[in-house]
Amino acid sequence: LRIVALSGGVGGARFLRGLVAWGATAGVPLDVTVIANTGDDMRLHGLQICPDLDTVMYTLGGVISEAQGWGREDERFTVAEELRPYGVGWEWFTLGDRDIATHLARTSLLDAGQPLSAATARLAARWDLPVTLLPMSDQPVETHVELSGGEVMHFEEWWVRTRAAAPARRFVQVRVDEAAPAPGVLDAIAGADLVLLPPSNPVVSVGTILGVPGIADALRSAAAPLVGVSPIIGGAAVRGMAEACLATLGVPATAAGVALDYRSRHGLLDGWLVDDADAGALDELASAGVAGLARPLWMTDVDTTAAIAAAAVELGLSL
Ligand code: GDP
Ligand code: FO1
Ligand code: CA
Repeated sequence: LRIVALSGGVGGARFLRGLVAWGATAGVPLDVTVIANTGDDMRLHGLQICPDLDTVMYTLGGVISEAQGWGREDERFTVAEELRPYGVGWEWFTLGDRDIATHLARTSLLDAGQPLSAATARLAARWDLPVTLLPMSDQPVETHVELSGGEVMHFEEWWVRTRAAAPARRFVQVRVDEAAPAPGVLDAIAGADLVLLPPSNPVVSVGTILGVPGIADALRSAAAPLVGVSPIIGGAAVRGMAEACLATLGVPATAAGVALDYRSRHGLLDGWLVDDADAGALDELASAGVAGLARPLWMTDVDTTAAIAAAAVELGLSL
């Protein structure tokens, strides 16, 4: 079964781990291509950092910090402790020693002239991932946030330093117009049996991927059904502060609100999983032409997440 998934960091990675686990236990051979958001990327201390690519890589490689959801397990912070007294860079953005090795390797490959997609494949090879991991684009795209007062900052600064508390007016995907889908992205979409939207942030993770010229068009003309999993349960983002992102677009932070936005803004979405708590949204989804299904959507462990992934696949294949 050829599956394409558009992923951000923690929400996407956890869902993908469940999807892979489901394939293994159900005995369904899966050929999964992950198209990851790179709008959160940045240069810091001369290093190219790709938070969402790394979160997917570490999660599926079995070395993620479960407590944080990002970064390496069994991590040390010698470099961060030595950097802090200099007061240079982003002291609120913690890079662990093991994680820094990933950024060093990636930056060396990029500086030697390799595109990000090739560097990503090279790093991923170490972890023997059960999926093909692609960046959305080889061209750098950076999500910036324009605050209500007009100040502009990198998305990660807004998210991590202000905890998304600084009132945001809008997000700008810098240089997204000059970006093209990375090698393999359009072919994977065209050849997919099913496209999945994990419960990733609809604005700054999935929305950024869909903003790369050519990707949303390819999804609209693909033969495969497109099924998403709601990142909103009972009117709130499950972990994190996604409501603040939805608010900039005037999208209600509800399961139906996000689904209807995928339909109206991007012309996408055939099926949508909502949590049991949001079963009341199914009628509204049906009248908008979206096949809905209510299931428990808390990704509390790999087994419950595998059940969510199974429901998404079954819904997709029934369409
Ligand atoms: P990020 O890049 O680390 O922010 O990760 P993603 O964009 O992939 O996903 C973040 C989103 O995942 C959050 O906004 C939550 O709404 C969603 N999320 C996290 N945990 C869960 C969960 O257990 N169930 C569901 N349905 N959504 C979740
Ligand atoms: N998230 C944090 O909340 N604080 C951090 O210090 C932090 C460091 C960090 C380093 C590498 C990496 O790959 C991810 C990191 N994250 C950190 C996670 C992350 O970038 C964001 O939470 C998400 O991208 C938000 O979409
Ligand atoms: Ca992210």
